[in-house]
Amino acid sequence: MYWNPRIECMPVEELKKLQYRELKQLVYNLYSFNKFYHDRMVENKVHPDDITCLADIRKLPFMYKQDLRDNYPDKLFTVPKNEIVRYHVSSGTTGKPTLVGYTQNDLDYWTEALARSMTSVGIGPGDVLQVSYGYGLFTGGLGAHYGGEKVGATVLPSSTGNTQRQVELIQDLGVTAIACTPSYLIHLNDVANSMGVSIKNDTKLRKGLLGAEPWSESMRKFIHDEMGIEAYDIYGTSEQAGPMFTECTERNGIHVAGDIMLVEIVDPDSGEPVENGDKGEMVVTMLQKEAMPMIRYRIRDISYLMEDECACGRTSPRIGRISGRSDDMLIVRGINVFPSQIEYTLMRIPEVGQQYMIYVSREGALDEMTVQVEIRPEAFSDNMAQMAQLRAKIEAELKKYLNIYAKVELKAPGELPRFEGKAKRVVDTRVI
Ligand code: DLL
Repeated sequence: MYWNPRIECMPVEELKKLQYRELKQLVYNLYSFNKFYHDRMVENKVHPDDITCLADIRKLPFMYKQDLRDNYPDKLFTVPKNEIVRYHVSSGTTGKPTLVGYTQNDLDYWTEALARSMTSVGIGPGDVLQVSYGYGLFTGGLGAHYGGEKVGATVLPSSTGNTQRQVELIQDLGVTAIACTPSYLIHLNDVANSMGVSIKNDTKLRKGLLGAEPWSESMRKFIHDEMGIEAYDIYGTSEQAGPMFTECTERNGIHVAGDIMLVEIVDPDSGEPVENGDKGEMVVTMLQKEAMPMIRYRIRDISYLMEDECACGRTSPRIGRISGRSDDMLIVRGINVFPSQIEYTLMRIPEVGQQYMIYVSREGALDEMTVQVEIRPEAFSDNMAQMAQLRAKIEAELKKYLNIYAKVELKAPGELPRFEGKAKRVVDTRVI
């Protein structure tokens, strides 16, 4: 089943021509009407007329997350403010978030991408889709929600948390599909078991759209064998729009709608294209984005382009499972956390010294983060109540900036390891 067969099954050469037309238009518009992109192109001595074929995209400069931060909140917007109908915000590395704005057209093609994706895994009318991604500033909840409604499924916007209630709703409403992080699904299974409910035998839940964090084939097998759920990988980032692209029922790579996003794979160090099919860093160009265009954006996720045709008949390019990142971003319970963001928060607290360590582990199904913090000699004391108060204050500050709970352990001056050369402050013991 296709949602938009004309585009999804378009001959590859035709799709490339369409991408070229879209690219040409985008570059021309940005050069003509937006100062940031105009200046960037002038600095890099490239003019829209230099783009004469799709491969000429390589003449254009890269964009980085730092560009989004430097231009926060709205200097990268290319439409008047009153055309922006939605904002989403993701965490930033220095307490400064990344803001993404959307026009109505941006929301429409985002929803279109999800409608294609959901149809490709067989979610549609008759399904009850429980959306257990967070609703709010994070793109997961609202993104999946609009996609589900578009394909005619009945959407249950349960967001995260209150897991016992979610298990009850799965039973009471005959939920057939769920969209959530893989770790949340496993947590939900534990909670269901503790309530005496077997997801496999006592519910109709049979499909999962799992993403927002890395996961593996062994997790897919566990979810299938233990819960009776066919799990599909769903990928996206807030800079692109949010969750957008999934595997089809072949489960052999994530189909990327070529009319919406152009993917290049480059060597993370040199920025040069890798050989066909080799792994590298994804660089994306959003071909239809209006409010906040992205040209050759270094997304930092590591993947590869799959060259062979997919048996489902879609001709859209496919990427392999995301196997890591080329920067130090951690994803903890689906939330992006940069170690530098933790450092920034800690260093603004007067009692905190220079040394800290970050431990990330998986306790049962959920990620846990512990931050060990060395206290300045003048602030350190044997008074337990005073120290407990300080710990609570640091935990509250971290929660405020990271949007996630991190357990804090206070350490005496000199207690934490010192590093010769590059500090290694993050210990991530999660096995995916
Ligand atoms: O995580 C959007 C999303 C929501 C995707 C729901 C899928 C489902 P951000 O918060 O901006 O957006 O985080 C984007 O998460 O660069 C990847 O490193 C990681 N990520 C997202 N999906 C996957 C996936 C949303 N399927 C960052 N596999 C990305 C591995 C993923 N990593």
